[in-house]
Amino acid sequence: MESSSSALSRLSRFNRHLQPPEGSIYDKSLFKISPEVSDALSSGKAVLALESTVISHGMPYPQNFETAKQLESIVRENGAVPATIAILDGVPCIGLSMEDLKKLAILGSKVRKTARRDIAHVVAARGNGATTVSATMFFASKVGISVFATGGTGGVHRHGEHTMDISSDLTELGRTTVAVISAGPKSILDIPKTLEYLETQGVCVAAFGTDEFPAFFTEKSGCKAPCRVDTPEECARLIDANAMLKLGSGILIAVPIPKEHAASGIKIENAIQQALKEARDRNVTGSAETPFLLQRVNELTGGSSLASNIELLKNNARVGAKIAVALSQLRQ
Ligand code: PSU
Ligand code: MN
Repeated sequence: MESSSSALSRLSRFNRHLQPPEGSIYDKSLFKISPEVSDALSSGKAVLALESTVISHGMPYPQNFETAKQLESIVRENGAVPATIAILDGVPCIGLSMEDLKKLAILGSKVRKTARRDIAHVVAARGNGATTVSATMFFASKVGISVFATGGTGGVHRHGEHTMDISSDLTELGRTTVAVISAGPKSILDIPKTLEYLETQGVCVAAFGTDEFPAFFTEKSGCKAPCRVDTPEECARLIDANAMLKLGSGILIAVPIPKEHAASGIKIENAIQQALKEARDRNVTGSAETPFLLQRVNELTGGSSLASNIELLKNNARVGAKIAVALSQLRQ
């Protein structure tokens, strides 16, 4: 009998010959793809998508601009082409210039935080939009980018069973074939419920090099990860199998923050509790809640959470680039 791996590689060859990648049947005139990203995509070179809400709403200026530049160089040093995604003057841009990155960083939260539901309005109003994980995944998949690195993903908010505040990142993972490399959801969220919701959405969730699902600032969440992957090559095979089987859903690869940069769990948890209380007292809800909590946690930890945040972003960019390279080698 044929082994399952050879059946999969046969299926993979079959699909590659008969099916154009999803991006190629989409009207490319709707986007501005930078020449570097466009060349890389057409020659099958590794490309790694990066989001822009982390720049505009996730960190203060100038650390956000410095980090955005550093992430792009880390991606290049590891052999992939970075494609930071944002909507500028109504045009979804895949791959930003230094001037664009700086503009987003300086404008900060004046730029519209753009999740999937906001995309049409930002484009129609010719506005500037910083894309969240959901919107970045959407654009990445439309142009044929399979791997995307970020810091943290959204999730089910604490008390989400009452507020119904469940990030559209989770439903996007359920319906868009992109692998998201993140350090896991922050513990401002309800992590066990987030994992349950991802299961409902049919999302493959894997932890990188560990059995435990990480929780952004800390390597441990107290929850076991549904699967484990140990190398970029293993991640690439997982991403390829998911695409070839046309499951239609995405993959969340959670990379634990490097030990030396992990913040003290207790310190972070106290800051989170305080920030959550303030958010409730001031009635901060909806899409304003995540940026509010991120900023308050950073203030309350005297900047130490920001330093950890930057380090884990860099680590995810490094791992993400290696995965994108392994995937492009697998697909050659
Ligand atoms: N978590 C972080 N940093 C971030 C975000 C989440 O630790 O910058 C951003 C990401 O862009 C994510 C978005 O997609 O917030 C989720 O927002 P919401 O909870 O409103 O869905
Ligand atoms: Mn929300």
